[in-house]
Amino acid sequence: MKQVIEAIAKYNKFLITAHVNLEGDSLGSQLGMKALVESLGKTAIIVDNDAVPDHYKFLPRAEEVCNKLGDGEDFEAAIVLDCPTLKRIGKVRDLIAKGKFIINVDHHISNEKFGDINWVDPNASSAGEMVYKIFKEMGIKLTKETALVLYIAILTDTGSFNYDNTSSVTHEIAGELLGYGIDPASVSESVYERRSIADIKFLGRVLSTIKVNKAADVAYLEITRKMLKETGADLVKAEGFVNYARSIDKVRVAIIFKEDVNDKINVSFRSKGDVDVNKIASFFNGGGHVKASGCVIEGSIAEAEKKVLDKVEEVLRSK
Ligand SMILES: [Mn+2]
Repeated sequence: MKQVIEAIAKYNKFLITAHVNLEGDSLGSQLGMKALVESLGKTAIIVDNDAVPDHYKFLPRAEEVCNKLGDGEDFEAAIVLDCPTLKRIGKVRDLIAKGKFIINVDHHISNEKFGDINWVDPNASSAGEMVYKIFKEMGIKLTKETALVLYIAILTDTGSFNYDNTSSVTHEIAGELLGYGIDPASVSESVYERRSIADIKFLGRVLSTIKVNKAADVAYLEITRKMLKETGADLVKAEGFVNYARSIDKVRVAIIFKEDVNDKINVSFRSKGDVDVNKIASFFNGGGHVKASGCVIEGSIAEAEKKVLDKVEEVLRSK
């Protein structure tokens, strides 16, 4: 963290980015970092591969998230948040590839330490928590808006303080953030309770694909292009669906297979108990956290299911 603070002091113009498929932590940590840099009288531009999903557009200053640099806009250093590999920032990689200084701030255990400076803390609940720690260390006062985006980063990445990345420190920080005048009930409503009827029907459709293995300790769901077309939904709406598979009694590994364009299948894993799904995803060149990870597999959804389930069985039965 000390090196990160020194680098922030050294440079004046920053590009801030995070992983593809923006969600609560990637957005909250970026908006928080932008506020931090600006409070020092410096400039920061957020450039991401993807647009802000509709359900996160209520975040204060979400409209400042860009998908490219404006004419004549430049920067000296890039701050990459919540991102285990440079590949995961998508096309933004082209912008920072030209010898720019890279500051890597992340909490994924699979982080490849791709930066010139790497602050990787797998014990942090979220990248948002890490950004908050920088504010505190530097003695910078937060605004209510910044407290809100950092609270949402922590709230969403801990599954509303349910996952085991939740520690007493997480609760202390969340408590301090509430002290800025955040109302947890209204935040929860904004984040979790503004689904459309179509979203719920899409969820129903996805849940109806549920299958379990013979031992009933692996449950999996799938989303095909056909389902997306027929329901008019997009993959962003499927954030968190895999948790329904994990919520089944005795299930130790839950998986969702999502058919993407170009014959690629996005696979997300969640585990319960002591199963390390970061290891399973890493086997397929992916990664993430011990209990939440992902990878991409080329081929049909049936092929991906076969490959992944075989590997999961091997891991579970070897214990
Ligand atoms: Mn995160």
